[in-house]
Amino acid sequence: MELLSQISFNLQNGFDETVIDLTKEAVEKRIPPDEIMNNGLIAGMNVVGEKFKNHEIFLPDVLLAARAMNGAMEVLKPLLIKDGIPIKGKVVIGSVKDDLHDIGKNLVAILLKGAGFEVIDLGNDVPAEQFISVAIEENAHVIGMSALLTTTMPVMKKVVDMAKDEGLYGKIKIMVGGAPVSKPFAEEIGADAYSYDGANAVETVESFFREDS
Ligand code: B1M
Repeated sequence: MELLSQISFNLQNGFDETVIDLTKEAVEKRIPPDEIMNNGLIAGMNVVGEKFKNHEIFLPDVLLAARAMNGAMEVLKPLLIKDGIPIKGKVVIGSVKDDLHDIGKNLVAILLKGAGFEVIDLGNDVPAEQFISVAIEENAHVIGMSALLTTTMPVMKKVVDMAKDEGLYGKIKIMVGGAPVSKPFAEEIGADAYSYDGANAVETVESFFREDS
């Protein structure tokens, strides 16, 4: 089996140590980290999501897959973040209140750091108030929110509304993302942008700075 398919297969089965070893092997074979991420790890996680939806696997299986994914992301992290890049701007990022999904958000944070942004990662289950207060304290340029559950998406609107109330609207850009989030939803709640993946999130944040200059 091809190496990236092996990574995907072992991730689906929650074999974290094998996934980590295969990821290291892929790095040694000079497969680009974004290819390992997209065609190995994320591809495997998508299958996990489908099987979970169809009740073919259960929550503990998903947790094992998530553990394998996080382990492999630690291997790839140093390759995605290069030292010595001048800081381009500050981004406060988190998964919204009641949402414990953080793999996608972590990936976006790693790629933003890799592109030269300072990232303040608030973790998961972040209340609307915290996004706003930290963004003000830290003089951030961008708030980035991730949601993986349809039930937690309304928190994003709460943050946009609070930003308006605090007079931040237009000063701090708000970007939203996550599997159930869409461009029409972002427009509906008044967010500045929607991003569909990590690379697109970097492009989006860079475009905010181009607009401002
Ligand atoms: Co859950 N889960 N989960 N889960 N889980 C989903 C999201 C689900 C779609 C599975 C399914 O039914 N097919 C479903 C949601 C249904 C819905 O609301 N539409 C679901 C459910 C129902 C649940 C629970 C309610 C299950 C239960 O308890 N019965 C529960 C809720 C817990 C909670 O949050 N309160 C739950 C729990 C969990 C685990 C804890 C076991 C685990 C999360 C572990 C962790 O994150 N540390 C988990 C996982 C792993 C998943 C799936 C399988 C994979 C998510 C993932 O990590 N994908 C997921 C199914 C799926 O999405 N295929 C599922 C890989 C990741 C790289 O992609 O996060 O989409 P993603 O991020 C992408 C883009 O979306 C984008 O860029 C990333 C890179 O490409 N992006 C951004 C994300 N955030 C962004 C922010 C940006 C920009 C782009 O700007 C700021």
